[in-house]
Amino acid sequence: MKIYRYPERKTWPELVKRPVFEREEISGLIAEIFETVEKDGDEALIQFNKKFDQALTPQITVSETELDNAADEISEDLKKAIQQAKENISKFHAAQIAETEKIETTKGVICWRENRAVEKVGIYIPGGTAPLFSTVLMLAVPAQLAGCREIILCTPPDSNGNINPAILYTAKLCGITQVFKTGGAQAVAAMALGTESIPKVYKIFGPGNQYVVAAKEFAQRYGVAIDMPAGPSEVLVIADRQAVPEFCAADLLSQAEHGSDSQVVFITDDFKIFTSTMEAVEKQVKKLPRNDMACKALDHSLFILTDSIEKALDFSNLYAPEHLILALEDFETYIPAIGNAGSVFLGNYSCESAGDYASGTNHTLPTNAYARNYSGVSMDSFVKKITFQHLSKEGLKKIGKTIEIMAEAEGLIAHKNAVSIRLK
Ligand code: HSO
Ligand code: ZN
Repeated sequence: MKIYRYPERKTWPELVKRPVFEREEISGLIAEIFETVEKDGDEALIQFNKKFDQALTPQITVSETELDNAADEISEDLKKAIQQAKENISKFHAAQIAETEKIETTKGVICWRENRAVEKVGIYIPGGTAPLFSTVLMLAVPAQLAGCREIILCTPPDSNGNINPAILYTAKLCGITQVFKTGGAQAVAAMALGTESIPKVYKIFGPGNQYVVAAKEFAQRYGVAIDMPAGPSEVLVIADRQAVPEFCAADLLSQAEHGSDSQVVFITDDFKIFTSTMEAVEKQVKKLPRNDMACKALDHSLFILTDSIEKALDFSNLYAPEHLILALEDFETYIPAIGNAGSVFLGNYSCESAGDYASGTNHTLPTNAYARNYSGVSMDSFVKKITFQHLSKEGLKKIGKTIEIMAEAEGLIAHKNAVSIRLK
């Protein structure tokens, strides 16, 4: 833990800095992987599975039987939990679909916007120690609601060539029938370029390690969009004297256990809460199965004592955390002061895990200070907005002169003519 008592404002820019990853180092490797996938298609993915995941996967495509059998491999309790989470995520996202409103800007000039789904989307789900089937819900549910025509999912196989059944079960529950056994940068390359089995998509979503992040950046060279730039996940907790140290510690650790590079920040204006939260963290971390990872994340975590909650919020706005928890008595008063954050959790009972799994909000959020200029995934991420307009003759007459004058001033006479020819 890095402890700071009343750090001066001039030191803040240094404190909010995240670790910098040298993308240059791996960019050569990413380019090579894209080249190989472009050249050898499925065969490249089969070879990469052998090389990186020690997996034999003669078939990249997950069969219908594999998808169907997944349901037998997970408990009824887990199925019910996934169902409740799915319902809440569906409710929250469906409510984001706004009615189209036609605006008459001048009499006879009507403008509006309509949503059209991104036709083909690719979801990447990491494998490894934590099979994030919750992320399948967070991405597949809004994709379905938005009406994306083709939704595919790539995830790495285990060394037996299998995929975690909870991932398969959730995918099927969300109507995804095209699931592929491929992970890492090669999975991103396959979705960006297409192979014999994997269709090329228009937008790629989902978290991943440094290779996946770099591959998503690289994929944009091929005209593919991505959900957002990414970095290790983060939580910033602001607590006052009524906060519960054990709750704060649990929240900090729930983020720390994601990975050794997770970013964890605690700020309070109360000395007692400051010390007892640190003690609670030390105590709770010992009992965690992912203790190793959490401890590494804690090594670079920040514990800040400040003299006011206002200052804590100023710091948070500069930091722009992915998750912000306000363990404050009068949290409502502080809502207007929040400028930069991915998702905010209010009061002592709004733990970050609620948003990670089941409250309904999306857990795919901007990290690495991108909350200054990006939103988390929402229905908007799965649609484009097309503008429409209809001008009556009357309408064109009303704004015609304005267009002609402006076009002429820009020296674009054909533009001017397009109006004059209609009005003469
Ligand atoms: N907290 C993660 C999402 C997640 N947590 C998935 C558990 N499962 C996003 O930063
Ligand atoms: Zn989480």
